[in-house]
Amino acid sequence: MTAAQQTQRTLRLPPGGIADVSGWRHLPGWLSLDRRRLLLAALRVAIADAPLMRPTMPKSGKAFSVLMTNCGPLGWVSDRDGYRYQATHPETGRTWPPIPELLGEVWQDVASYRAPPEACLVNYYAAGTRLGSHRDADEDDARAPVVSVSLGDDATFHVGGARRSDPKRRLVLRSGDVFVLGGAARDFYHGIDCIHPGTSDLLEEGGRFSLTLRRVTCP
Ligand code: MD3
Ligand code: FE
Repeated sequence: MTAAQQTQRTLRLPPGGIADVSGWRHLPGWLSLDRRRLLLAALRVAIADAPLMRPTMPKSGKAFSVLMTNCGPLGWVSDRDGYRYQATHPETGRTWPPIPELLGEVWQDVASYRAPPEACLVNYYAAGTRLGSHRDADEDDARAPVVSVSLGDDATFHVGGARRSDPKRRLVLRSGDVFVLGGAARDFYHGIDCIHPGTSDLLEEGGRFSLTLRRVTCP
C-alpha cells in the first residue's frame, strides 16, 4: 500500500476527532475557551518581545504572505540565506521568549515523546493569506512529532502524502484544535489553503494564529 492510500484509511476518534494510520491526529476543541484566552494572552506577551516578521523565500527573495515569529530555545527563520533554526530573532538580535507553559502541557499530553519541544513557530494568517504545500524537513530529529495549536479564524488545511502529486485530504482547523503529526505523516506535504474570516471572535484583529511545537535536535 502506498502512503497516499494509507492516508485514506481513516479512524474516527471520540469526540469528533479524526486520526489516520499514517500518523496524524486531529483533536478538535482540545483547548477550552478559557485556555484559548490564556494562551492568547501569553502569545501577546511573546510577540511584544519578539515581533512578527514577514519571511522571504531563500532563492527568489519572494515574501511569504504569512507573518512569523518564534518562542523557545530555537526558532525557524527563512531569508535569502536559506531556511534554518537559530537561537535569536533576526531583527532584535535577542533570544526568543520562552514557550508558554500551557503549550508545554499540550506537548506533554499529546506528543508521547520523552523530551520537551525546542521550537514554537508562531504563524499569523490575516484574511487572504495562505501557506503553499510544503514538507517540514529542517529538523534533525525526524522521529519527534510536530504538534500544532490553532487560535482564531477557521482555516482549510490539506495533508497529502510523501510526494507532491499524492492525493490530498482537506480538513478545517478551528480555534482550540490540536493537530499531531507523527510517524510517516511527519514527512507529508501539507499547507493552509485559506482562512475563513469572521468565523471566530477570539482575536480582535481577526485572522488566525498557529503555534507549532517541534523538537529540533535529537535528545
Ligand atoms: C502535516 N503550519 O509551520 S500546522 C508550518 O497551520 C505549517 O500554520 C501550518 O505547516 C499552520 O510548517 C500547519 C500543522 C502541521 C504541521 C506539520 C506537518 C501539519 C503537518 C507536517 C507534516 C504534515
Ligand atoms: Fe509545515
